[in-house]
Amino acid sequence: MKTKAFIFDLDGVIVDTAKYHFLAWQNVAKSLGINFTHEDNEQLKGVSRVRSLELILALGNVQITDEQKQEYLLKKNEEYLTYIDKMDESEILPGVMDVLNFLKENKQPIILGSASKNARPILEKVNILHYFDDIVDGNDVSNAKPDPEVFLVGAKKVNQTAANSIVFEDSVAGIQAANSAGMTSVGIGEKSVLNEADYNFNDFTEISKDFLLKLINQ
Ligand code: B16
Ligand code: MG
Repeated sequence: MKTKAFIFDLDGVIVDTAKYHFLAWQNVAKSLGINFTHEDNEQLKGVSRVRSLELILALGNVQITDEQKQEYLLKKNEEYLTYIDKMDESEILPGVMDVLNFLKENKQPIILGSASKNARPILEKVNILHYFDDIVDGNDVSNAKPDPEVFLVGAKKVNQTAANSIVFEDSVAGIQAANSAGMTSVGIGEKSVLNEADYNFNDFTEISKDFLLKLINQ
């Protein structure tokens, strides 16, 4: 059996924290008098916290000072953390545990590659932090997806080449990041949206052991 690096995005792949980001951003938007819908929230997936606020401000054509931006970022994160605090194992998305367990049984390195600065507390809350050989998150990188930095740093942490790395992602920016890193990209979600991925699945329940073995031994 060969060894590869299996890199997982967090939000939208392991857990659905997008709904909590939405609630917190919606309150920020409300205080700024900006209408912020579920559809608008799609644009924030995989995007950093600061960039998310900039996108919301642009949506409402609102300008604020840098000091005010810092206040809103803090307020958003404080509210988001209250939702995170209530999370448990039941929020792990369908099929994820089967894939993680199969990779562990086959001694494959598992890495987290997320834009979130809250990745560790979330993994702790849902009780799977110990599955990860390494974590690369929003605190570790300076270039956001679609820049490949987060995934390249992740592969390096377990001494794997990009060609030997596989990325599971739910965002277009994340798939682009994996592709430009020269990694195998697996899109989790709508195929029509993630059509640049090497492989597509609606969720992890569709991923078979044979497929994982193929990725390991390719
Ligand atoms: P935080 P991912 C991303 O996580 C989210 O998709 C995105 O909506 C969020 O703004 C970003 O993390 C930063 O999160 O505010 O917790 O630092 O998909 O890269 O795991
Ligand atoms: Mg994501």
